[in-house]
Amino acid sequence: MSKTIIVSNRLPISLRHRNGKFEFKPSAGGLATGLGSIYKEGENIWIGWPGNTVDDPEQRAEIILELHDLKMAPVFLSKADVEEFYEGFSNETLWPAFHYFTQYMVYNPDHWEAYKRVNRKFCDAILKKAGPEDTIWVHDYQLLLLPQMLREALPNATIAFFQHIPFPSYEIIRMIPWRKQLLEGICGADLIGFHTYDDMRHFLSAVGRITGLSNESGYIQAENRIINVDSFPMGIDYDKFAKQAKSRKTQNIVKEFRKQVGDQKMLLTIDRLDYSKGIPQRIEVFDQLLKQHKELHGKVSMLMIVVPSRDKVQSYKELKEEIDTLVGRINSEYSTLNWVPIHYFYRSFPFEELSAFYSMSDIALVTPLRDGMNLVCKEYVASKTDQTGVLVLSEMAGASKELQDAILVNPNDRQGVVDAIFSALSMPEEEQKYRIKSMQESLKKYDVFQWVKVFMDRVDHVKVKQSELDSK
Ligand code: GDG
Repeated sequence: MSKTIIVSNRLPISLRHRNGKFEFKPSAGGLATGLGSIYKEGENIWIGWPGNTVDDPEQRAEIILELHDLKMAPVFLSKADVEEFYEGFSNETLWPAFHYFTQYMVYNPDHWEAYKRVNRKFCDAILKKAGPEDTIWVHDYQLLLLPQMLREALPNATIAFFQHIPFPSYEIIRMIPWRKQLLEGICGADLIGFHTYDDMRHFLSAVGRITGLSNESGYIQAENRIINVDSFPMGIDYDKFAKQAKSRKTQNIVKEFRKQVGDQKMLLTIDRLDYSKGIPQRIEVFDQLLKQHKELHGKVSMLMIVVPSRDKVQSYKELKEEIDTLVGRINSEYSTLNWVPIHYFYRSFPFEELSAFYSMSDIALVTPLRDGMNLVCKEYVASKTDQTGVLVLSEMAGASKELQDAILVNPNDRQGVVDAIFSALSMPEEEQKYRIKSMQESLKKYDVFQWVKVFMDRVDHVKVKQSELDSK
């Protein structure tokens, strides 16, 4: 019987070192939940890095055993792998390139060597588990070379790839010295998925111009193989967010939080620390709003959660300092004894509290400069169980293609965002309800389980098409 193997850079758990022992903390992320329906079944398995370096062979053996019971297998990365492959090539070359931040791109041949080496490590780990007819679903930009490595070793396997971040225009891709190898690496897959139609189009155009492979309606004809490329916008676990928002636990937290902030309007922003999320730009927008609308002083606060991320990379350290300075400047300028304009948290919160923040906020301000999808805006909408609330959403987030009932903004148009917040603050309840309801309907229908199903059905479809061609 053939099985399905999920592969991602990180396993859906974190490995923590505590009192000389290792502990596993399961990840409650959307991807882990969505893919749970796959890797927990039968002989299926999830392969990836557990998120910590482990050098001791005895400890490695112990971890392998424990993960085996959780239907996972680890790929162990060395300190140098983490620095050069993960922090280096993945986060200092591909991440900025794919988010159009070309000024942050690093072109380091040692990082490229490490990227190849670690993709090979993943390939070797998979080959220890995979049979010739298995289905292997590879996730994201850290593993772009893996589909082709797997194809060479297992020509009959079914290989799928999904990219969670944007795919930029050919003009950006051509800047990367190793562009051809990267594109050929992805093209080892039978099915290649992106969040949006634009990402898919950019990919097909780059493949055509750089590798010479042309396509017809999303089907690339490679030597002896067809490759299907399409968009599959990822959903969330809608019911989980809706249920949590209604729960007594979350509603008690909302009451407690509301007691502390009173009846002022709350603007919510939640992001991982990342320059692609446009955090300083958003704080400046809020500053401009307060400058232009003095009547809002004391009546509106921003609740800003920044989740620590990649804090060893220089540009992220600088970003953190920039945010700290901006928040300090604005709070020191406007605060009164009973009003703080920006409530700033540099940490992550337990799920019930996250849900309470979504539930209590009048407006969610989701204004990335570039985002593959952005799940925060979808989670906000799902959590508005009384259907009041307004979503102000950047056109540069993949989610904007689906959430057309949000107030859509260009995050670079500062005055435009100020005006959007102002009109959100005065939006009649009836209109809020109409917009939230319409977005909820589509998010409920296309949730993360549906996303997995549609993607896997397409994998089967491409394989059938391939075998029809083979038998001709
Ligand atoms: C990448 C792409 C794409 C945040 N704060 C807390 C918390 N979170 C959770 C949210 C949400 C997740 O983190 C963030 O997801 P996003 O999609 O918004 O952003 P990235 O991390 O950049 O994800 C992105 C995604 O992959 C999926 O394909 O949408 O474009 O960049 O789920 O809920 N969770 C908890 N406490 C917090 O304080 N528990």
